[in-house]
Amino acid sequence: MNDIRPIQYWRTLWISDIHLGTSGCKAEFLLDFLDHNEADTVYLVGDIIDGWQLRKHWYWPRTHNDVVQKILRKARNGTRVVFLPGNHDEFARDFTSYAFGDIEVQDEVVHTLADGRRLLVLHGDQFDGVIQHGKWLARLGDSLYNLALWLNHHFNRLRHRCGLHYWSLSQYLKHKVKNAVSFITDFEETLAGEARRRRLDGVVCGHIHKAELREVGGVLYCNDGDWVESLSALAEDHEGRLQLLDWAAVLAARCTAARGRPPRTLALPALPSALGRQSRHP
Ligand SMILES: [Mn+2]
Repeated sequence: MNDIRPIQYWRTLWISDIHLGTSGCKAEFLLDFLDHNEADTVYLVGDIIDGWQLRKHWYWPRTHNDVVQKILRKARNGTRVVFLPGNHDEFARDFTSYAFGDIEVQDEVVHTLADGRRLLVLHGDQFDGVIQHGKWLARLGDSLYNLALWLNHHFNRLRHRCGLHYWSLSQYLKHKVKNAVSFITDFEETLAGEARRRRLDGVVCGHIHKAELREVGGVLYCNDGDWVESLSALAEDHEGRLQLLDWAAVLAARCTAARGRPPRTLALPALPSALGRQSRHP
C-alpha cells in the first residue's frame, strides 16, 4: 500500500448488496474500504453472498474470500457484526437469531443512534410484494432502447405480413421504464412509511442499489447503496450524525492526489462483467 490515509473510526457502518459470488461484485474496492474504516457496530444489510448466482454457477475468486475473512476478523477483534439477510442470501433467514461464530443473524433490528433517534434496519425486499416490480428495465441504456426501436420495426413488418395489427414494442418498453422510475419512489415511500407506522425516526435499507440519505414523509430514509455499482456505505459518527460514504469518489480523489506516483493496482472490472450485471435482479 503506497497511501498513508488514516483509518476512520465510526460508531456504526451499514453496507449491503455486496453480491459475493458474482462477477459484478467489486470486492477489491470493498477490501480497500474495510481497510480504511472501522466501527463499533457493522450491519450487513443483506445480499452479501449471492446464493442465487452461486447455485447457477460457482464463482468464488480469492478476493471474495478475503472479504469474508476481513469481516470475520473484525468480528473476532471486537466489532459487533449483525447480518440481516436479503433476498439473494435468504438461505441465512433460517438461522435468524442464531449466530455464526461472532456474527449475529437477524431479520430486522432497531438501531438507536448516539443522539437517541431510532432507525429500523432491514434489507427491504420484504416489501417487494406490495411494490410493482420493473427495476431491471430502468437499466436499459439508450443503445438498448435503439435496439428496441429497430426490433420494433422488423417485428411489426413480420406482424403485418401475418395480417396482425401494429403493436409498439418500444412504446411498451418506454412505459415499463417509467414504471421502473416510479418503483424506486414507491420503494422509498413504502419503507419510510413502515418506519413511520412503527413510530420510529427512520429506516436504513439496501436492495435497490441506490444510495440515499434524505427525509421522506417526515422520517429519515437511508439506503446504504451497494458494492456492484455505486460503491457506497452509510456511516454514523460518535455524535449520531449520518453520512453516505461514496468510496468511488474517495478512490478517484486519491488517484488524483497520487498523480505522479506509480498507479495503484486497483482496476475497474473488465467490460463483460460490467455488462453481465445489467440484467441482474436488485
Ligand atoms: Mn436485494
